[in-house]
Amino acid sequence: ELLYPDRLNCGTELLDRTVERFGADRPAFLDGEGGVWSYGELRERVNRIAHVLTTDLRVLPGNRVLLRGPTTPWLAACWLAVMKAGGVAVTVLAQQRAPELAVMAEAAQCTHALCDDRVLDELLAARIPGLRVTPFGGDGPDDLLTLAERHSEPYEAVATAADDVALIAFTSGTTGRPKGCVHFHRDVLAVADTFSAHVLRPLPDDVFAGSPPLAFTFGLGGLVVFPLRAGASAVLLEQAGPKQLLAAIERHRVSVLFTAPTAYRVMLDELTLGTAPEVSSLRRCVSAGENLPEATWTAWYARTGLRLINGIGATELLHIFISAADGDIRPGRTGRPVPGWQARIVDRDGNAVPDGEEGLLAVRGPVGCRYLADPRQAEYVRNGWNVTGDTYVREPDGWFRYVSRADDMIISAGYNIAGPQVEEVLLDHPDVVETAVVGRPDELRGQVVVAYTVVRDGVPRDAGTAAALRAFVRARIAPYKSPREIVFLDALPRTATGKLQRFLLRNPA
Ligand code: 3SK
Repeated sequence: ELLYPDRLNCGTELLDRTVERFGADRPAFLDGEGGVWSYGELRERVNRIAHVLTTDLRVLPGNRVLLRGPTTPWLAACWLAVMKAGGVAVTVLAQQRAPELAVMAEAAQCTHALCDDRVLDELLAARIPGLRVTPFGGDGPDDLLTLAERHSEPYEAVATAADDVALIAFTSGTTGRPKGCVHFHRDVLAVADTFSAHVLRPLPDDVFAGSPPLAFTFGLGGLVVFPLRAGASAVLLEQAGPKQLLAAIERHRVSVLFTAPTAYRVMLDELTLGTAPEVSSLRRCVSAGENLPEATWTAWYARTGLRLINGIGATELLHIFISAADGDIRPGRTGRPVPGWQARIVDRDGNAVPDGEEGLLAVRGPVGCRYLADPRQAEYVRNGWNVTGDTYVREPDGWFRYVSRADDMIISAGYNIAGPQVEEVLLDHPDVVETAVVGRPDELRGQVVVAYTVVRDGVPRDAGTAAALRAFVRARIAPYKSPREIVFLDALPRTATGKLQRFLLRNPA
């Protein structure tokens, strides 16, 4: 069990305690351009920003502060400063547009915003009533960093309670309607002290990097909370596509990588080229955000000798709660509950489902779902269990196997067909880069299976390729699961955090 004192500030724990334990000279953040922030420099900058928040901007403990910008050390420093000042960080994506920003700022009742100067216009265009916006990274007299230069004295962090709210993270999930998830100071440390401590077991010499933005709790954990908790360093990249990730791995000798399954697939293509970057520094590669196809796991292992760490997490629960480590990893399985977490499979009424049978994944642990005033709370939290909306099987030896999102199950002519199973097969075909298999309404069969597919450059997108792919599926799984139709696309529709938007494919109109 995780025991934290009643008074706990996660900013102080992640920064000041780490400096006390490991010293101020170690690198904390690298900006990908050659800039290095030591822990001492990070602490000094965070304290200056915290002073500005408290003194100049009059942020009070509990005030909600919107944070917006590309992934940079300055954005991470603002987040830590909000923690130390007792504020509530509401980090939003740099790509989000004015109407989306207005919805989130209003829902979270933000009073202040710190915004990277380069993406300021869109936030100002949202004209959010009562929001005091301060840019950072520009050179104006009211820029946060100009104001920060005036404060050199140490900053005494607000003595928040362990269960004071630290952050509100928005999830649009894969359905498009944003929900704000409220998390406490202790929750931030709990994900480091469960998933990171037991599965990653990072060392102070580790160098973290990854693609998820800090507004996605997958990125906040993997690029700020976990490295700082361990006294390690993180490369914070503004552009973190597969190619930039590979270049950063080579340049900074990255050892812990966080990204999504699709990025691993694209990186594999790059790694087969003659000029492939050097990735031998990697020792932990985490895949989450979506289901990891077994074909991707196997190909990554064959190319790098590394066993991908698969994990399922949720914004509602802050980070990963089922996973596996080291030699215990099994391809095609997500893993077992991370120490500190419990998981079971239930039916729609919440009754336990026997091992080996499909049902809804329900979990509980040190972090729980708390939506900001949203009736969907009652759907997510049932009898004290968080029901994630994923269909899973618990195997008799306690391993959890992903089947589909509960709403990804296709019911065609009375058959239940899990879209991800058909995707797994298609992804084994050498011409397929990405695919999403969904059910399309059909008068006769209820639904029919349709595979939206991206093929490699040069492969004809015609009836011949479609017929070959359908035959490939029929030869490997029950023929009723084979797609009735294959639709070729340039790219699959994804959210800004990289999650597939299946609802757009189900209802293309
Ligand atoms: O939403 C997710 O898929 C996720 C995965 C890992 C960690 C955190 C999150 C939110």
